Amino acid sequence: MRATMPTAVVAVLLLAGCGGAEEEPETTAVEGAPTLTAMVGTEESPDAFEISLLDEDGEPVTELEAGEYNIEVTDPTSIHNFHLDGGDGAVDEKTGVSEKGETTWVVTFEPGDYRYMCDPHPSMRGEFTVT
Ligand SMILES: [Cu+2]
Repeated sequence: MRATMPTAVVAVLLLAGCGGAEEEPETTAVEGAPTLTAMVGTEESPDAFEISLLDEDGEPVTELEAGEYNIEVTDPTSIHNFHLDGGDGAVDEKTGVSEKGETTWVVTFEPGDYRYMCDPHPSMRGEFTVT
């Protein structure tokens, strides 16, 4: 154990150095901020042409108060993505179309109009207002 310690430290430093080149997605939720749930596709049918953004009561988001929010994003499909933007550029986040996975975005909504959509299928979309 003792002998391997310096090797481990060097490895960590090397990893940390390399990490700068690649931007890591934000995955640390902010405590105390409301959490919204974003999903493209459905759990039963990942490729379904459905997109949703739900509040903490499970209701579709139509109006929000400005401020900081955690957004838990589920993108289980390689044909859709989840793209959230608005507020004159205050927020612009998206998942990759071909990538699947879950992530958490921490966003600060300024007052304005926002939309969420699937980029390859623009008819999959929703809108809400931040006041
Ligand atoms: Cu799509």
